[in-house]
Amino acid sequence: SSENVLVSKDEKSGIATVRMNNPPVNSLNTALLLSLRSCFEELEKDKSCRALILTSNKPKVFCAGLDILELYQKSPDYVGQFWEKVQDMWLSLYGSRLVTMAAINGHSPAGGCLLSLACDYRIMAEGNFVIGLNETQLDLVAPFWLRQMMVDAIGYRQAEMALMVGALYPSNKALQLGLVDKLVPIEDVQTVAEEEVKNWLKIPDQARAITKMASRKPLLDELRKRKQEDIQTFRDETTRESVQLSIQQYLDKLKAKK
Ligand code: CO8
Repeated sequence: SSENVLVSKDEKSGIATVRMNNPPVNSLNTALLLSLRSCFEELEKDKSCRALILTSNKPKVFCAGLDILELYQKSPDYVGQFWEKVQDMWLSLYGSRLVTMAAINGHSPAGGCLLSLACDYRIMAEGNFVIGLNETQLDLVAPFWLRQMMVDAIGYRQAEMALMVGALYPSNKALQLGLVDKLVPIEDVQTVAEEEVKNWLKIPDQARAITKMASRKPLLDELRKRKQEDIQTFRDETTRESVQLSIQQYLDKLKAKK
């Protein structure tokens, strides 16, 4: 895989660590989405691979979500094609036969939270880091499959509230909600993820993978069936003038923070 994604695999255990490496904040642009997808698909095909740990090569930011510039002042066709890359990346991760562990070593808003939710288990760094689906703050609407993962993780009422107000939670609150499964000091995230994966690997792969698929197949099938409709919705919504204005204001706010 190319260098916006760094993969290292321990041959003995079959555990691959996938490090997002798209400075400064691992925003999901077209190139990173394509690399992640091809990396997930390669590991999926690799018979000796049993698990993947998804993390950031740059501690303090796991992933800043979709690259907002990919959504700003682009043609509807471009935005539609971009969205399909998000869908395909998600399908390959959420539908993976591997044990998938999110080692969230920093901030994880929006698309970062999407990546985390697509994994089987989430370990997050303690401290002043946030995670959540803040889409509505940008005047964006989380698609049904992202919403469903949130409902599945934290329950209907909490997900409904979180999504409406676009909440970003500090890691301790995220743990309380069940949005993440474990909190550890940032320097321990990777080692604890490896330990946790090893526990999961004590379970026979086949039964675990079939059970996982039984649980995830309905949502995977639903997106596969409604893919074009989902692309069209995203494309039409995102390119609306009022939404473009909101995105512009959000970008200005990000810059002004300095
Ligand atoms: N896209 C593009 N550029 C970004 C993004 C982003 N998502 N996030 C940050 N940047 C840029 C900043 O503007 C800044 O640029 P510059 O250096 O030119 O000023 C640079 O990256 C570094 O950012 P910060 O200085 O803010 O870095 P910090 O380490 O201080 O903070 C954070 C890191 C916390 C990640 C912070 O950058 C942040 O909050 N970013 C925005 C996160 C966000 O709201 N993302 C939402 C993206 S939309 C999305 O993912 C939707 C998911 C799917 C739903 C579908 C909807 C329909």
